[in-house]
Amino acid sequence: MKHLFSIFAFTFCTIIASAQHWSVSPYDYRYDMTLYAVVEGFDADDYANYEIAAFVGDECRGTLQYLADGYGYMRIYSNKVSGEQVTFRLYNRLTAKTTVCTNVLRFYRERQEAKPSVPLVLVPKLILPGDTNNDGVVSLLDVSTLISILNGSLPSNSNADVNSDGQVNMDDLQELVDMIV
Ligand SMILES: [Ca+2]
Ligand SMILES: [Ca+2]
Repeated sequence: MKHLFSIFAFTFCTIIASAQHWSVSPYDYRYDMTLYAVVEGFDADDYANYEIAAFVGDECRGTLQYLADGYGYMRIYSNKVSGEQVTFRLYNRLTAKTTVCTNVLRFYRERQEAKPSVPLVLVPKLILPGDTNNDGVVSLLDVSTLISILNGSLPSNSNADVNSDGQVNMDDLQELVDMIV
């Protein structure tokens, strides 16, 4: 039975490993830097369920390799010597949801950012349904932002799904208005 379980666990891990949500091709870039990072509030189980990656805009520029001691190591790639703005995202393999982190890093060729003993702490942005303008509070300002999202003049974000049904539509506007008044 134990043997059977091992085979199952191995197969499961192989399937997970082969289904990378984000990837980067190092050969497309001339420069790189390294980063040691932890995710705030994460333990080993969380790391197993999440992919963590660096982005410039919407382009993946590096993925975190978890190093079992509670932190991970990442190479971040760029074709510019310095200056590109790097952000971070978490992908939950179980729910297929993406969370953006609050951290912003400037790329600099060959720099080693943080170190194993003092890694950079990545802070996941908390989801606050209704806070469509991402200022940390739900207020009247969010109504006008949500109207702009609904008419297409602003991009949507995770807080715009006010009633958490997976869609952003007029029901969310109604829900938001009900929350405020
Ligand atoms: Ca707000
Ligand atoms: Ca909704």
